[in-house]
Amino acid sequence: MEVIYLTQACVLLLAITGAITIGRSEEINAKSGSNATLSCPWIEDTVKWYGIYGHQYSSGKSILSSLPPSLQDRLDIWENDGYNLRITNVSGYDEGQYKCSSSNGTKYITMFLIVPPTSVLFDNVVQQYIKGNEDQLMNITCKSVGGNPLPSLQLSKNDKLLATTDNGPLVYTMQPSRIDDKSNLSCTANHSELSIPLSIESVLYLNLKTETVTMETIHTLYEFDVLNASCFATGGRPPTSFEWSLLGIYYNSSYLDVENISPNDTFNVKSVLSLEVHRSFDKRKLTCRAFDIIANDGIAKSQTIEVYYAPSINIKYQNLTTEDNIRQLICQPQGNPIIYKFYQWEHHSARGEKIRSLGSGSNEILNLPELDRTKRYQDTGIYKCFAENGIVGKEGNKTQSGSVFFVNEGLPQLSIYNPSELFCKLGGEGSLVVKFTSWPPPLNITWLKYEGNRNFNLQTSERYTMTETAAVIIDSFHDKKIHLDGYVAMLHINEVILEDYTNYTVQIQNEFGIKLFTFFLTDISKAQDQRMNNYENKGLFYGGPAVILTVFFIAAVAIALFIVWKKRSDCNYCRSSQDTYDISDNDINYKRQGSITEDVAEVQYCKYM
Ligand SMILES: *[C@@H]1O[C@H](CO)[C@@H](O)[C@H](O)[C@H]1NC(C)=O
Ligand SMILES: *[C@@H]1O[C@H](CO)[C@@H](O)[C@H](O)[C@H]1NC(C)=O
Ligand SMILES: *[C@@H]1O[C@H](CO)[C@@H](O)[C@H](O)[C@H]1NC(C)=O
Ligand SMILES: *[C@@H]1O[C@H](CO)[C@@H](O)[C@H](O)[C@H]1NC(C)=O
Ligand SMILES: *[C@@H]1O[C@H](CO)[C@@H](O)[C@H](O)[C@H]1NC(C)=O
Ligand SMILES: *[C@@H]1O[C@H](CO)[C@@H](O)[C@H](O)[C@H]1NC(C)=O
Ligand SMILES: *[C@@H]1O[C@H](CO)[C@@H](O)[C@H](O)[C@H]1NC(C)=O
Ligand SMILES: *[C@@H]1O[C@H](CO)[C@@H](O)[C@H](O)[C@H]1NC(C)=O
Ligand SMILES: *[C@@H]1O[C@H](CO)[C@@H](O)[C@H](O)[C@H]1NC(C)=O
Ligand SMILES: *[C@@H]1O[C@H](CO)[C@@H](O)[C@H](O)[C@H]1NC(C)=O
Ligand SMILES: *[C@@H]1O[C@H](CO)[C@@H](O)[C@H](O)[C@H]1NC(C)=O
Ligand SMILES: CC(=O)N[C@H]1CO[C@H](CO)[C@@H](O)[C@@H]1O
Repeated sequence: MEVIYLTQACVLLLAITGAITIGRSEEINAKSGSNATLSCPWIEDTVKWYGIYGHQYSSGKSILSSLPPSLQDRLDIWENDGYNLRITNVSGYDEGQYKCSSSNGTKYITMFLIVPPTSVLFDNVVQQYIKGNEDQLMNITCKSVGGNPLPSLQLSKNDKLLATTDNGPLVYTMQPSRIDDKSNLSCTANHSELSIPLSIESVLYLNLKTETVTMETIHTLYEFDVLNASCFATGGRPPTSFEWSLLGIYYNSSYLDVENISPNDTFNVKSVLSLEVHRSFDKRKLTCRAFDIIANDGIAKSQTIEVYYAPSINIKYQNLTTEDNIRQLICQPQGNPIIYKFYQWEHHSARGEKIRSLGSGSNEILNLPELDRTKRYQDTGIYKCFAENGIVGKEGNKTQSGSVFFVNEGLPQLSIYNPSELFCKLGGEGSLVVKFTSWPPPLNITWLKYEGNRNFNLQTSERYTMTETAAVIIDSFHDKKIHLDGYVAMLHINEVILEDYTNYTVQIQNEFGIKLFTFFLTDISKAQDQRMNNYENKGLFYGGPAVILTVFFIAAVAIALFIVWKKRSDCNYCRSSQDTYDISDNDINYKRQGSITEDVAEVQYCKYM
């Protein structure tokens, strides 16, 4: 501050007085209690000394008597190549700026007391340590407090001199290596006023890099095992951290074991990642990254994992039409190892009933057996392939399966259980019901009535109502009675008159063509007669060892019939001789959204009554 001020004053002076006056300035140091001489180059009576706070001290050769005696007594003008100001027994009070001015010019002198520094210290000391990072440049700064002139400083590491400076703070740039860790650092300040130099000590304490990282070998795993991967890092300080990654997902260690190694106070860290193994891990890289505050990218170690898993099974196939000749399904298991054993295929109904076993079981290909084209619709259903690769799946089974719904498209197909003869009470209500399947779904259903030697189209009227609805129906595929997602078409006659006892034909059309089905409607009283005749014809006492069994069986059937009859007669509809069989199937109560079960269909048409 004072120096700046001085310079400005000089410039100002020069500007005002031009070339006539000369501006000068000087600094002197004086020891406390010593005599100081401030020189002024001019010998003339106009010379005046100004001292602390700008007070005038002298005029010509005389000290002003107005000054306090304690000061006045210590001052005199000593003529020696100029009117010099002498101050005896210098003290802190005398420190500051002096000015001698004459007609020839003005000279400024600043006097400082020579004092020793009060202390010496290191910058950035944290709990007596100077902290640095291994292999990274750092500055060690040593400073003195006070001291004029500035003391000389010297920096040593383990008593070996590193750097010195004559004045001002000492900044030493170093790149410490691991061996510099915990070095003793000392900084000494020496000054003429000090009999014993001042000294400070500190210890260099480094963050240390991780030295080695190793990953334990991971052996082949089985799906759903718990993988315990471990990584081990040595020599870091503070303890090394870990981050794991697999399939782009990052994990922290599940478990971390930190061991502090004395005496060099470094850390060995073991990181364990526990993870349930999934098949998606197979052939993927598991990476552990050890990182510390020095090496932010860290050290990465990777291993490719091998996972054994039971296959998941896809089936490659196409829905076919009756006309297609290559009728093949291919089983495609995906597991590890990729050696598979195949089993026979199974054909099921969409409702889960097994229809048949198929294929040789020796390979992945199923060629559907040769079948008359008109019967190929029976190949529709769920196909299951079974395979294994020796690995047990999650549910504890080696054998895995995959299934697809295969459709053989073609004409609509009527259930073989459709009765072709129906019985209805004269004057009552009646419903003609036909059950069928159709892949693709039916487009149009038309009812024809045979009357007056010709068939004519029935239109919805007061007497006739026609409905169709999706339903679970019963049919027989490959001689197995099964449930199917099909349709129920119904012709409801409001009041049966004599002319209604005739033949009806239903025409079901889909993309592939039309299927016809003809019913014969007859009076219900004839049905009852027929039933009675049936029992009589078979004979109750047929003879032989099966007689008793037969008796029981017939009794049971009769009771069942009676119950059914009782139930059915509540609902006055047209019935067939097959109704009894149908009802026993109906205790399986299938339901599915979007379609109704046969049960429901029957209940519905009962509701019409
Ligand atoms: C300072 O000056 C005085 C008087 O001139 C003298 O007596 C004294 O010895 C001097 N002191 C020193 C340290 O020179
Ligand atoms: C010098 O000054 C100090 C006070 O600043 C005083 O105590 C001391 O006695 C003086 N010494 C002499 C030799 O006058
Ligand atoms: C060390 O000090 C120098 C000069 O003061 C500076 O340029 C440098 O950036 C410092 N280095 C560190 C690591 O602080
Ligand atoms: C550092 O100083 C301490 C005590 O002052 C001493 O015990 C230690 O041996 C010194 N270390 C080195 C490396 O000189
Ligand atoms: C301190 O400095 C003085 C001179 O100012 C010198 O004589 C002395 O040897 C130095 N002491 C040390 C320990 O360097
Ligand atoms: C992993 O550790 C868990 C718990 O310690 C243990 O149950 C499991 O068997 C281990 N997994 C493997 C593959 O060793
Ligand atoms: C730390 O100590 C261990 C054994 O205690 C030693 O193997 C290692 O080299 C030491 N590291 C340093 C930097 O001294
Ligand atoms: C075959 O048809 C069924 C029923 O329409 C369908 O669910 C299945 O996806 C079809 N399969 C193929 C391979 O098109
Ligand atoms: C295991 O596979 C067999 C043969 O495919 C099968 O019968 C059995 O139900 C399966 N067990 C389980 C628990 O899935
Ligand atoms: C269904 O068939 C009848 C008679 O053949 C016809 O009038 C009607 O337009 C057809 N409806 C559709 C949707 O094809
Ligand atoms: C009804 O059809 C059956 C068989 O198709 C036939 O025998 C019978 O004569 C037909 N009845 C009438 C009234 O056309
Ligand atoms: C020391 C010095 O230069 N003194 C001169 C100061 O100026 C006067 C005239 O004003 C001269 O006579 C001095 O010699």
